Amino acid sequence: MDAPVIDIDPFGDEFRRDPQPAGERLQEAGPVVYLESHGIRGMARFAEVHAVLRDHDALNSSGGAGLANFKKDKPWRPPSLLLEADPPDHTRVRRIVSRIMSPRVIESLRPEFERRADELAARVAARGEFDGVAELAQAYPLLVFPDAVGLGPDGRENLIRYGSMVFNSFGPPSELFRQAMRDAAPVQRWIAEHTLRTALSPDGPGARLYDAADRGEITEDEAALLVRSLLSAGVDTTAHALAWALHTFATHPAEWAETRADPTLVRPAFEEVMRLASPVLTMFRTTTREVTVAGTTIPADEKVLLFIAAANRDPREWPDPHRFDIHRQAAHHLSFGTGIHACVGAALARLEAETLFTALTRHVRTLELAGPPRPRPNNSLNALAELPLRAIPG
Ligand code: 4MI
Repeated sequence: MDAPVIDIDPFGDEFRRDPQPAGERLQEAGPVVYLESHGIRGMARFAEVHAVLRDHDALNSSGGAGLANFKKDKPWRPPSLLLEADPPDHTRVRRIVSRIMSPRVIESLRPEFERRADELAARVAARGEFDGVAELAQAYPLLVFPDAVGLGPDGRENLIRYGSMVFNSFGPPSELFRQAMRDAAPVQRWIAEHTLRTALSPDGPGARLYDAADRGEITEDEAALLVRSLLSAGVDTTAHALAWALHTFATHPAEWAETRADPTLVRPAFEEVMRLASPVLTMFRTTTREVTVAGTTIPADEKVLLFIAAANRDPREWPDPHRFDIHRQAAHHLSFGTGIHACVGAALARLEAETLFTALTRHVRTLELAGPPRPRPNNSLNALAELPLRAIPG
């Protein structure tokens, strides 16, 4: 073993409660470490995580983005055509989804998002005390995202249940995963039904994917699986990003005051929140051959755990890495990944954040914690279950 052996369990309670000290220990130990808890390699320094995400030939995705190695263990659902696929298959479908989710297409949603965000922000600010998770961070994506994809109004709670299944599945088959999978069948059935052509409005990305099927660019089944990707990745991730943004502003009143005074700061401040509080803590790649990273050789067919959130706070890349600095150049954080698998919904997530927090600058004078935030244990997400907030309107 050329890598230092570390006893941190990246799916254990201690890591979940506070991933930061573990991140520092991993970085100090070396560019590549061996995590004996699961018999896997890991990386937590920015340079190596960035490089591995871009080296999709040597470290691929069809082995799965979680701990399970799809070459050996049967996946819990048919693999994603995006997240869990490699070129050239990935390239072919990614091109289609990228076009359908392009920044220009997403930008056309802005007026509607602004209207919804303003209504929601006004209503919540008038209430004074509220749960930032249920009433803003989760409520807003659930309000705008299903419409943006072309889903009807009913059954949106299934998206939250399904997100919990997807993101817990990236870890070991632990009690957390078993809990998430309890009564999974009706949720999976709802998701499957809502990836079908008949469930999607004719003007959204869902219908555009079926247009591609009609042109013969993808099959009908592939269109359904690509809609499933949108439903898998589109709600929980943004909900937790918005929750951490609320938490960060509530605990940094000077930065909130500055952002209120100049709402053009909302966008850079959100990137800095994403850097500091990546909703996705960890993701895997699988080596396709023996590969040497920063002098450490990793055999073929090994899972490699990328500590995304830790890399975003690596002092080798970020001066004073734990400080919330809204003037920092933060946009090259790894919370949306990088390379060919970089988040295809990033423009949508950014639009949600920009519209919601711009609306809040108009309706909320001060924001503070009204009680301790309650974490929601998850195998790969940095998730909040509850965020008690107090807002003074104005
Ligand atoms: C890492 S977030 C995520 C991305 C894609 C999918 C799920 C989760 C998917 O199902 O394609």
